[in-house]
Amino acid sequence: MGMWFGGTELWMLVFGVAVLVLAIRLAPVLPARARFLAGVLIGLSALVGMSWVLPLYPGHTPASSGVQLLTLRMVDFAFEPNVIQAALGTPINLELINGGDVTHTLVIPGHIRVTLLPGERTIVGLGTVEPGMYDFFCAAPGHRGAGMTATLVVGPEGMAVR
Ligand SMILES: [Cu+2]
Repeated sequence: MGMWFGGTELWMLVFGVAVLVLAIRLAPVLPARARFLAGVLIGLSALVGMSWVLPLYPGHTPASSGVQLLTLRMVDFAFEPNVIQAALGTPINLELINGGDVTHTLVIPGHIRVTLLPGERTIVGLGTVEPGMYDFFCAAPGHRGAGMTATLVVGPEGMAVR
């Protein structure tokens, strides 16, 4: 799916509901082809809605040995800490704890997408990550804008923190 941005799903949801309402109201007068199109749009919207709840990138099972465990807390509305440092060459397991009162997600575009309910805790495996700085954010509507962003730094200790 590639890049995702906070708020996109909300607009898709609004769009989906609008199409659904329109389709129901117009169903008796619409030609079959238009009803089919409305059905497809509703289906796509439902998929996007589900992807907000379910992990979008499967297969990030935690590695079991020789790993570094990094802990990241989600609160309303921030990641703590907001810069996490990982060493090079060792698989990363990321422990996520939602210590807030609302549902939060962690999205590293192109890598992972995880949703945690309040009080939930999980460990996701990122595998061995190439050196670099990876910005991530919470995709729940409005959270990214409220400052729920952070950076994973993979590299030597003390490597560039902006
Ligand atoms: Cu959040």
